[in-house]
Amino acid sequence: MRGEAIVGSTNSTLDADIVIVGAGMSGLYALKVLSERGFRVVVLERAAGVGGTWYWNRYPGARCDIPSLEYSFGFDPELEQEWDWTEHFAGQPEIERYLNHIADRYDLRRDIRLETGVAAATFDEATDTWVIDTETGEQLRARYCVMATGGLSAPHRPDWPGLDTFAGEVVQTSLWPEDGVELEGRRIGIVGNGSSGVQAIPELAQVAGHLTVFQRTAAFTWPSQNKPLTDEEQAEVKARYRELRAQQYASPLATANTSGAVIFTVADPDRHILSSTPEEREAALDEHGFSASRIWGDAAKDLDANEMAVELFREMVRRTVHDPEVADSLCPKDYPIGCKRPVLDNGYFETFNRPNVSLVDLGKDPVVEVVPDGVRTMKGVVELDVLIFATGFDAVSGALTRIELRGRDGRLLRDDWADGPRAFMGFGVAGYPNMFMIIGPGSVGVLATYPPHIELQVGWIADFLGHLAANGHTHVEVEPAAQDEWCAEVEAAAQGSMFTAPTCNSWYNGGNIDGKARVFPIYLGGLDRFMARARSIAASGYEGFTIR
Ligand code: N01
Repeated sequence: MRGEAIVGSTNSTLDADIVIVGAGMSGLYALKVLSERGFRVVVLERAAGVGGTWYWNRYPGARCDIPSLEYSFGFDPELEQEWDWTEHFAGQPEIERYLNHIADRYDLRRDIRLETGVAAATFDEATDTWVIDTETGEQLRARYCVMATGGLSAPHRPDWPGLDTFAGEVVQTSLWPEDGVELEGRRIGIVGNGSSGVQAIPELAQVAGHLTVFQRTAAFTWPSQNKPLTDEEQAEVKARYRELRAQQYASPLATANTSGAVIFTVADPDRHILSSTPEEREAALDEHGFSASRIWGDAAKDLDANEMAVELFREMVRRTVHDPEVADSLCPKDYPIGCKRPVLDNGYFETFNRPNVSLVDLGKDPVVEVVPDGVRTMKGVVELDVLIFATGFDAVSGALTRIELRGRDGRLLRDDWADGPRAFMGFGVAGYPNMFMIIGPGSVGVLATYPPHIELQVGWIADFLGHLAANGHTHVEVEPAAQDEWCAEVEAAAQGSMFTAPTCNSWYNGGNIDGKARVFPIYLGGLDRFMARARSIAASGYEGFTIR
């Protein structure tokens, strides 16, 4: 029964036992679980709807890059059976509908306050409670704060000079208006070639009068092979969903390689590009196309091998894009495959063969300023009606450092994380008692499929909160030594990977934002090992945490 008294925790002077910040996938599921366990929960959400990422990122082409049948929750077999996915990779509208269905099906909306962003959260040491100030001027007091704020939710937009003088419309893919943007026949400029830009560009090209792509770094992107899911494929997965979910929960990346999933060419550990012949590489190109760059076992660890794989990728770009100068600009040159999250596309490179699409290579022709008519580069003004920023996120830490988040002794999280985020297994931060994070820094992060990953994390946090309540505790805090030890383990696990290669700048390591500390706060040891560790912490009576 939800919302009823729970031993040792419920206190009528509090507005809630637990405030959850965010009503995306993790906030919705945490609300369901924690309220079922008897906690009084309030969810605060800045958006006008639920869904988090899948609410905000409604730009043309927005789509998940994980197969739908796996990018979904497994906590309720009935939900699994009743929900039908239409495509291998679901589009944003379908996932948003799914999350709204979950909010309705489990009657979650009554505890969610929409359009209520959190401005500040302050730990009150005298009462072991959090005081939360909303952007709407309300104040709430709760025993615990659960941050379901997401790793890719704090939008980043470069501050180009003159931006406020632009006479046209400026939009961001990650803040796309609910009532859409007028695009038909217009002169559109787009900045950014990560997953968001690469997905949006082919769609925008189909409706724009002219599309100009402003590119700072060329993308590694592979054809998604997306297609409709057949009834048979769906039925086959649904018939053995329990077994597949068990595989997801126990695997390093929360995957089960379902038949409904599009199987990608994966690296063969025994196939080495360094010892391959030109004929073997040519044959790989003929057989695998762009994916010829992904089949080599040595490319993940050895930069010379990686560069040879990159050259195969470049060859495919040159074979696809007709204009040799444009093709050359679209060839990644300065960073290895595997440094950034692989991007999946639907006709990205082919889009640059269209007569209504042009590329501005910012390496050769940098932006000088934005003017009322468009964007002035070194070579002249590109006239635009709409300027779209697909420029990514202040990732992993940004959603929390943008809040005035004060822990013990008035310390500010933004200051504590000035040299990069530090946390104990992503669950909590030393100095910030009674605060939990779902998939925070130091967890496996975005590398593991989110819905099953969220289920595991929320389950662990809910058990911990239940343990605290059942034993009458009101204070829990990460021990600094446990945090230091875990951060060292995260760092060690990342050694030698492409994520931390010297030439790698990405949102994973903070290198996408000028001035941000370069730290790679994601555990590469795999979700299976991570959860084994989390379970052993629980079994030990929560070693690494001070409880009273
Ligand atoms: O962001 P990004 P994203 N001037 O940081 C460029 C998930 N996601 O929103 O590489 C010019 O990857 C920047 O250039 P550079 C997924 O995990 C998933 O696209 O920094 N350009 C880069 O090209 C993904 O990894 C899905 O030099 C500037 C781009 O903007 C993550 O979100 C869909 C610039 C930003 O790319 C982030 O993806 C969408 C500047 N000043 C997102 N600043 C799917 O499921 C930045 N850029 C498929």
